[in-house]
Amino acid sequence: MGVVNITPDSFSDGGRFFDRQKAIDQARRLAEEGAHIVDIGGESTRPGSAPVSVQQELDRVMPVLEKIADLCVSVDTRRPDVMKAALDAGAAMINDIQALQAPGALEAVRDRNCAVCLMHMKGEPATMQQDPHYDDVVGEVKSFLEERVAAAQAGGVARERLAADPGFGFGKTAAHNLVLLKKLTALDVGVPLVAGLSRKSTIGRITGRAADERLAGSLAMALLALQGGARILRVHDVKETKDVVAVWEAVNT
Ligand code: 7PJ
Repeated sequence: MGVVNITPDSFSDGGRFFDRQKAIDQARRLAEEGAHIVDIGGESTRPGSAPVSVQQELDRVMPVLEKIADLCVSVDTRRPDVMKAALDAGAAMINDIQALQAPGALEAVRDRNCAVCLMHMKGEPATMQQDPHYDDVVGEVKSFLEERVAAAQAGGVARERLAADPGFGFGKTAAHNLVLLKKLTALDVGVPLVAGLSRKSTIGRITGRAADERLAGSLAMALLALQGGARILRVHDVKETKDVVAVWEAVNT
């Protein structure tokens, strides 16, 4: 899954793709590099970021989506109105950092044929990195994902449409992220696991590198996630990550 942020303040690509045409070009480039899914988002969920309005989110996402709807596009949103518009315009997947907990979100995806990624987040983006605490981070994230998979199924979204994501960096310290990565196999909840570690601050913590210098760290994280059972890697650097996947597959066939 290749990432295209259509936000002015995304920390990892410095808002480079806020320009509409640049976002479209980047989406096409990632698909050409071998991304199976292109994930586009108009709400920055960077720690401490301010929420955007539904209209702002639509204004960012829809013009880009309309130009790339021939690709397998995932839309990163927690807003039911954005989900509906995106699905009408041909999105194949909804990537919800709130795991369909917003009122109306389940209903927005239920009768569509889309895939849905259910992600764990503790708290809200604005405040989630202020001293997050868990008694048992692996157990708590797993219970949440199990509960959301069950809720989605009970609400009419078939298991075959679901993926689950521990939400690295979403209300988690670097130590929490590393435990989750190390114990990733324990997070199997019966649906494909998504892992988003690309360029995240935990890599900065470990390597001391700025976001635009975290490629090697991101590739190491990608391999560890694959070894832990992740089946969808959400990444900025598709070409390089494809080589990691190829090496991992070669060893495992
Ligand atoms: C994730 C995401 C992630 C899923 C972001 C960033 C922050 N969606 N959206 N998983 N992260 N499913 O790209 O660094 O980890 S936004």
